[in-house]
Amino acid sequence: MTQQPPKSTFSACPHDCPSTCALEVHFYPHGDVRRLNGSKENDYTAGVICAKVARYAERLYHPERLMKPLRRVGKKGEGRFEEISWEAALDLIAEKFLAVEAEFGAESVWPYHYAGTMGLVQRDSIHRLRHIKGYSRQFDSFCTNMAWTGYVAGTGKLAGPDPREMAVSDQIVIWGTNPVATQVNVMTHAIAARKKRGAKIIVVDVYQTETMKQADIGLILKPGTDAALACAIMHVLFRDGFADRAYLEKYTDCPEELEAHLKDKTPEWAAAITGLKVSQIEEVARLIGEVKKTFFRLGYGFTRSRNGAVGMHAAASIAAVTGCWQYEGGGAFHNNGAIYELNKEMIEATSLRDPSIRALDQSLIGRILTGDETALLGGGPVKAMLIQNTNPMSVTPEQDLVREGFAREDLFTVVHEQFMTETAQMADVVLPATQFLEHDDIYKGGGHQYLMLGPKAVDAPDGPRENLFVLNEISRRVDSKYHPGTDMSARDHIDWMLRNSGYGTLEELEASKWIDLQPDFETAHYLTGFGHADGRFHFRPDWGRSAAPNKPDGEPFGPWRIMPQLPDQWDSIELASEEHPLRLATSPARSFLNSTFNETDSSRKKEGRPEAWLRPEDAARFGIEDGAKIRMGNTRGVVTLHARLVETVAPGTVISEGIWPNDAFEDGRGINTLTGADPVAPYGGAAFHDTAVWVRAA
Ligand SMILES: Nc1nc2c(c(=O)[nH]1)N[C@H]1C(S)=C(S)[C@@H](COP(=O)(O)OP(=O)(O)OC[C@H]3O[C@@H](n4cnc5c(=O)[nH]c(N)nc54)[C@H](O)[C@@H]3O)O[C@H]1N2
Ligand SMILES: Nc1nc2c(c(=O)[nH]1)N[C@H]1C(S)=C(S)[C@@H](COP(=O)(O)OP(=O)(O)OC[C@H]3O[C@@H](n4cnc5c(=O)[nH]c(N)nc54)[C@H](O)[C@@H]3O)O[C@H]1N2
Ligand code: SF4
Ligand SMILES: [Mo]
Repeated sequence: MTQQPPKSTFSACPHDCPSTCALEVHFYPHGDVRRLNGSKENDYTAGVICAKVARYAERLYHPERLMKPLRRVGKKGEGRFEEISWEAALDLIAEKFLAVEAEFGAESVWPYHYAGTMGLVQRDSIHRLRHIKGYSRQFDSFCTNMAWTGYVAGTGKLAGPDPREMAVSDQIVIWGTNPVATQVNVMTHAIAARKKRGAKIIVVDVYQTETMKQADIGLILKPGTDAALACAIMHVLFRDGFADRAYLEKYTDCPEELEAHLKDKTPEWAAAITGLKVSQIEEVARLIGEVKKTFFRLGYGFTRSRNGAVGMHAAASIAAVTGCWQYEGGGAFHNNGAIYELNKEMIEATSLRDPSIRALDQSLIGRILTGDETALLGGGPVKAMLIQNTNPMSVTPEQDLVREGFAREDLFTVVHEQFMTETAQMADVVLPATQFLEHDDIYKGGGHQYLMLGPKAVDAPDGPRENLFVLNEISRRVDSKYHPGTDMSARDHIDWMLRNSGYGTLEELEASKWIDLQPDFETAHYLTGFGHADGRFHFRPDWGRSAAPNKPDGEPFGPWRIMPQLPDQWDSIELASEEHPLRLATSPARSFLNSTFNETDSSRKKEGRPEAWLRPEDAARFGIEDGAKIRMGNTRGVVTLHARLVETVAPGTVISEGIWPNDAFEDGRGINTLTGADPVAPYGGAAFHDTAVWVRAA
């Protein structure tokens, strides 16, 4: 009897999304993947996933998937390639990397990666190659720095109440995140709380998102003014007797100072800064004061500003004033990074990491590739790159510089990709990559508390290879130091990491699918003390020496010495001016995930075209009509896109949803032409939603 292929199996979503959903993969009788859905067995995913991943077969069997290694034959970026064998491609890469190293030193090679897959093996093994060779390190700054720094400045630890507790909460404040688009399961639990307990949902954003449409109360404020709102809310809490003084005394560092400091941070003061009405601020403050079980779900979006860490810290501080941390269904949750204590020696060769080797800022790639000495940290030029899981020609700020850098004929670029992205088009060698259903990996949830297995579900077509294969094959060819991780399969890595982290074995995880690492209630709610040495929540953070998870090697960045000592509005943002009268936020599109899925027809159809949304009165100031083609620019560059006039954007604000491919714009320049790469105080990060611009009819 021939063996029947299984009807379904399990996996975990690899994409860069806080939800990290537990998946069920369903097959056709002939063995192809048919559709994906959320696992009902997993109580965080609870059977719900986003539409773009549910229709994953479209991406897996996409006709434009990369299938063969390619070598450039035309000029840089021209898009002419010829097929070569894997052997020839790997030999060529090794030869070039060795030649560059011999002439310019090992630091002239810069392995560059991000979280296109969040799998710990396939994402992070690039560090092993880096460390065993002494290639340049990478300072991660795309995404998390301001948010994590701001949260940890208050709590001392990147963890918080069990995210499933949202479902037993009486009120949920969704602040600076758009979960309907970016992490759908937050909505599952928030709506459950509304159905079961009549919980109110409050959303804070800079325009009316799909999430806000489902809310009881939506606050649309001007970008980068969240700290002002937070301060006014705390002002009312102290003023009207909602502050939990016993809690403040026991668990916080300087409640009296905070109260005195907030005396003049009135709703009137905040209304002038945020553009909100005094009555809106009063109403929300009262609700937060009255409803003890309030769960703050703090996102990344409101921290992608030059004052983002201050904004996050201010918002998290509200929960310490009401003391809602004490209750089940209360507190302020952002991310669970600190609960996973994993031994990644085999994956990353952590023991060989040499702090004296420069760590180049990933967001500064444009300046780095165009020879900016400050960005190169005083070292020599970057001459060769290996890029995995990221699409810098689209997602990084200061795109005009990025394009110029990648166009350098003396830069040898290898891009390992699933699709011919804009970055792959600039490569000297393109290598085809497997998709997550075709390789083994293990994932940790940022927005929940599960460590999850994502086993290989189907064979890859002939051609694409996993990241681990590429890294190991290059390592073997470039005379690197021996590290046992180089000889291990993905399954070996997972098993080793689990055993050496005290989490059992791969075999056990195959049976359980995931491990719940939620700390106990007292720990998660900081009832045994916050993460700082004094056990208290800090209203007065030490911005220069905080316990943030990702810090630069040297001095903090930017004007960190003048950061507010206590929660306050900080005007370090790119303020509107006469030349740049509007402020742009580049919010996520629901059907894209960063630049991923912008290759699938269904997602592109749903999203339409690149647009700038602005208020009719703002448009009128510049003679712009609904649907008109416009130019939008600043000192970094100019883009061409279409206007849409909506009443539901904050005054003086432009929203442009999604990271479209550059070629979706008329002159091939994408939205990140306008965003800045300057590292945000104190620990870096890119301020993607903090850009002053002009607009005019095209
Ligand atoms: N569909 C989809 N899902 C995604 C992504 C995607 O691109 N598309 N990206 C993934 C990644 S990498 C990440 S890190 C997460 C991020 O997910 P989120 O935490 O949701 O963060 P953002 O997507 O940056 O922005 C969220 C919201 O913040 C709003 N915002 C911008 N500026 C401000 C401000 O100053 N104040 C306030 N209150 N709100 C502001 C934006 O308008 C947006 O609606 O999502 C992941 N999931
Ligand atoms: N304007 C603007 N720009 C932004 C943002 C914004 O909000 N606005 N958000 C920023 C944020 S938060 C982030 S995190 C960055 C993310 O930006 P990117 O890191 O570029 O994010 P993704 O699009 O998730 O993934 C990039 C690529 O990884 C590839 N990939 C996926 N799995 C694998 C694999 O297993 N192997 C290999 N070799 N490749 C794989 C995908 O095909 C995809 O092309 O963008 C940032 N850029
Ligand atoms: S919501 Fe996020 S984690 Fe879940 S399936 Fe969609 S992209 Fe993946
Ligand atoms: Mo991100």
